[in-house]
Amino acid sequence: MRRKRREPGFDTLSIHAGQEPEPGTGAVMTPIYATSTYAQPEFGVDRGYAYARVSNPTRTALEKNLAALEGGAHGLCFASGMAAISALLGLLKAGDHVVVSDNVYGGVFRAFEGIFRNYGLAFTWTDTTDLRALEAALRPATRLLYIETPTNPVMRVTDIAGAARIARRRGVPLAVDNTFMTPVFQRPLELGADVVIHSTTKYLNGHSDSVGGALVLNDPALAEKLRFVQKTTGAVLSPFEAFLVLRGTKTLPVRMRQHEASGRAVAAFLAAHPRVKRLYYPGRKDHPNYRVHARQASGFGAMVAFDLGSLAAARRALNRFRLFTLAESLGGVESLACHPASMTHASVPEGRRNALGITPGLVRLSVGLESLEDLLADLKQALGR
Ligand code: P1T
Repeated sequence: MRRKRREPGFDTLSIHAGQEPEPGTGAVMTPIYATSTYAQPEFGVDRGYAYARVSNPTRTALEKNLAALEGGAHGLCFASGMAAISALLGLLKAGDHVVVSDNVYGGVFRAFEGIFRNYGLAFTWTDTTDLRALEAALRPATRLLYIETPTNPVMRVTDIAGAARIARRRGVPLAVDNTFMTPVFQRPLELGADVVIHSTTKYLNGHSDSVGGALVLNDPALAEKLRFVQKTTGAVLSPFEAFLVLRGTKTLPVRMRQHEASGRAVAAFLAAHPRVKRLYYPGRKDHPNYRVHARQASGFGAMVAFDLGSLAAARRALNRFRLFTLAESLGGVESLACHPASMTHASVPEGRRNALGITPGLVRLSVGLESLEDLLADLKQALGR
């Protein structure tokens, strides 16, 4: 009797998926294939690689690794998260319509409104946490439903399976930016999404030393179209950067477990702090989408935002941090603090920012892997009594 082979666990995949010892030397770690081109053994024949904008073995290893982690068949890596998102929009044509979560990373708002609108695409920004509003926003010309969950920075949560059901019924592909949760905690493809988006700059790389992006999906026809955009427009991840992210994903599960333990503790500290007017963390039971998030994800992550009520209070806290570094970005081993209204979301108009909760008093933390006591002590001194 043939026994069914057991599927490897997630931690095993994170270390091994997409990677074999290099055939020539047995090098256990995937080399950085620093080459722009590949010798062809004879006219019209190649060994699977022809030109490095199209493919590179280091990048291929990472693309396979990320596909395995997200439970998808195809992975594509790009020079940044924004390059991945732009490639996705490269599938559309003038006259097409996109429904987008009203709160997304500010750079996405800037790209959609500042560049892609000029190409004749139309965008409807909707509170996708409300599935009825989401469905009402769809039009006959809608060709993409684009969500972030939880959102950057106010941590709104969209029901991925619910959105996927609506999208499928209406024949619209659903793309989910999974940067904040990573596949350790949330796997949108398994919930019915069509494309997963990552800024690998964040947790996947995990050490704040590279910029990159990825798309993961199952549908072979869609994957082929995206590969066409990738090789044609050419914003690909370099082999060196791919090596760094591969190095990062090996420790992704252990890092995420520790990030989240500290994230929860920081959120609990802030929830009890008298200076904090409002807290945004999906792992708190009073978060409006707590139940939806707990159903679709196995963790809450380490992104925490809180409102101190005024620009002066936010500025004071941000200037007083000693261990949290005042900087854009997130997902690295080191803790960062930022002011979304003037930094990551400065390109969103002020009225719109305030309506979303991205107020002058909002501070966003990326809780890193330092000793928790040190993080809490820094928060305590920065917020004051
Ligand atoms: O920075 P880049 O690798 O191009 O990724 C863009 C991006 C996409 N999606 C999400 C959810 C993001 O948070 C980002 C980038 N965000 C920051 C730089 C930030 O500080 O929020």
